[in-house]
Amino acid sequence: MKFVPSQVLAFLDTPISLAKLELVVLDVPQVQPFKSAIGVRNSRQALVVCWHTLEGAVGYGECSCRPDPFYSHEFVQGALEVIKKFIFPQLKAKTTYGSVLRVLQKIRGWHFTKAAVEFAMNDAIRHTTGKGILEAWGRPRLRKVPVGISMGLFEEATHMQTAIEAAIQEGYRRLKFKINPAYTKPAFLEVLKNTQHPHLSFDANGSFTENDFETLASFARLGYMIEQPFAPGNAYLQKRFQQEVGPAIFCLDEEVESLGHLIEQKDNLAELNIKPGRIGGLLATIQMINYCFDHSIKVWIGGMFETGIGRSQNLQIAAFITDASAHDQSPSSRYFTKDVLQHPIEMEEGYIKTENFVKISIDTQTFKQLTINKEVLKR
Ligand code: OSB
Ligand code: MG
Repeated sequence: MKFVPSQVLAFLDTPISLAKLELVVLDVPQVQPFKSAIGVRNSRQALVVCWHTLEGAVGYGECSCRPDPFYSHEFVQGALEVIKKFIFPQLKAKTTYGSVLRVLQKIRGWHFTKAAVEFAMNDAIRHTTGKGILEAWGRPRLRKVPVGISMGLFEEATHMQTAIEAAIQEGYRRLKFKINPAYTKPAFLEVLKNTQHPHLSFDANGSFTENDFETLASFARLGYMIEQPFAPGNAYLQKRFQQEVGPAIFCLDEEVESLGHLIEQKDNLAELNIKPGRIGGLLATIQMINYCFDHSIKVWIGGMFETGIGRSQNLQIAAFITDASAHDQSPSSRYFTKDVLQHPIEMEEGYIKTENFVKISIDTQTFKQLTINKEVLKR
């Protein structure tokens, strides 16, 4: 397998047992609603896969997909169904990391779903042996990870101004603004032009079309990176925009679901947002990050409003990317009144320290309180 080091391939022989899978759907209330081109979100519905071994260890994996198919085709109820019908029946009580991946790889798509199973299995292995696939990778890791904030669409420029001041005060290393083609109030651009922060960016979540070049140009002219301007499958419009309208710095998110997609797009992007779930899990992420390192592609880890379980997964990976200026991994308090961890993810001056995410403990009482559905699949 290209771009995967031999020690990671050797790790695929690691044995793991399975007594049962618990599929838990959480509904975690948010501090405030979040509006993007995708829609308005008031709470984070999250599917958590709990992998119980025969020896009594438990590993957790969060499925980052949304409850609706508006970011990708996956959605929480669909993910549940795929695990119940097509993944769990193929899993053996005594198996290996590599055999589980082969079960997952047979299924087309459903990357967030498959990744959640891989995360949970890997976490169970870490609890059993102290060493997971990321530890096997063995690259140097940062001791603290720089964090960027993703800010929803604002109704008023004054609200935007207040949010920017708060984010700067909290120390975020990058401020990312959601945009869409209807976000045309000149007052927004005024606020953005007057913002004193070394790193601003935009995220359109694929909402622009070839009829919106003029509005997109008003953002591109500010000189900041624009994430996923066009709907997935339409990245060719980025070239056309640059030829017909002018220079722009583009970053891809939704577009890139596999290494093949990245290889096709590598000359069409300035940066890549990797969501480990979107591209199908940990092994796929190691491979893609190695590819980016080899090809000098600027890469960072994106978020999907994960609870502390998913944040910790993402942060463990982000720690390997030693030259990124920020990852979309805000602390728990940014989104949630209460997280499901005993020690919520906390940010200090724009960074999250390793000890805060490398080993997490679930707050079982809160986890139970926020559970809206639970299914137990016994091997
Ligand atoms: O496009 O990056 C995105 C959240 C859900 C779906 C898509 C995206 C996002 C974010 C959130 O921007 C970033 C975060 O989790 O802090
Ligand atoms: Mg995005």
